[in-house]
Amino acid sequence: MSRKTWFSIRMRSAVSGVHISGAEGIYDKNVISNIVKEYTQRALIHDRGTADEIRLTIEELKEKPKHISSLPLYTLNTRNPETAKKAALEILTSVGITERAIEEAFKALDIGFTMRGAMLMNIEGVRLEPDLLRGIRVTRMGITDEAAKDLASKLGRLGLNNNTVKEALILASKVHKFRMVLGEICISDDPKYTTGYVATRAHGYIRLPRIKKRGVPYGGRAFFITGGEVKDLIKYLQRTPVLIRTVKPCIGTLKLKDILEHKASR
Ligand code: WAQ
Ligand code: MG
Repeated sequence: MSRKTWFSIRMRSAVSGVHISGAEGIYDKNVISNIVKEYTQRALIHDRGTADEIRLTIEELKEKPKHISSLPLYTLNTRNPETAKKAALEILTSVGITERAIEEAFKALDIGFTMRGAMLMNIEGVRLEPDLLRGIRVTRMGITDEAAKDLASKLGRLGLNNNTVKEALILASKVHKFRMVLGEICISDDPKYTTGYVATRAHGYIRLPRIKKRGVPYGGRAFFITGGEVKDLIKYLQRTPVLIRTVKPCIGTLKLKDILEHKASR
């Protein structure tokens, strides 16, 4: 059997130097030109404007992608930023992250400056990423065709089959595979996209509607981490290719109590 070669394809687009959209995946050589077309079109028709600069990176992976499963997905019926924040606090403190760290993360997510990557915070809220303005960018993740179909159908039943949810779930599934990561909070930087999420290995990917008010043009991500080599974690997040091959259940609206009582078995 010949060894398959995989390619990482990444796109970033901007208008007048300001980032507007991005996309990435891990693909078979045969589909590169289709994906390039798809990503280019996405950049050109983005609702935040038509890109005047599109950067594409197409790179053969020297390392065989690691196969993983996605985190199970749930949605809470949070009604406003306050209840969303309270849910995030309860979920994240239940895996050992301190309230102080979570408060620090929310504060940093609310100062009105959007980092390109994620913050790394220890469970006490101390920032550990080497570049505090840029953060850590997670890259080199994707999903197999078969799993993508399964995910599209599972999300479709919930009316959630869109790139925003799919890409966030794929990213979080890669991140939480690494044992040092205990939890994550994410708020979109899209002013019209008000649903965020928290994730832990134990609970899964939990969507938090209305975590921010409409019109807020900034957002961000924080990964809460525990003991281990930060260098190894950063290398994994940035460089290790990971492909989702199995899709865990995607469930409609649940109550916080159900999430806290029934931790996902992974
Ligand atoms: N690696 C690390 N951090 C990133 C990355 C990345 N690859 N991409 C974005 N970020 C950071 C950056 O600070 C962004 O401002 C912030 O995360 C949010 O990114 O299920 O769209 O791409 O409905 O705006 C959540 C979906 C959507 C919830 C999240 O994030 C749902 C989203 P965005
Ligand atoms: Mg965005």
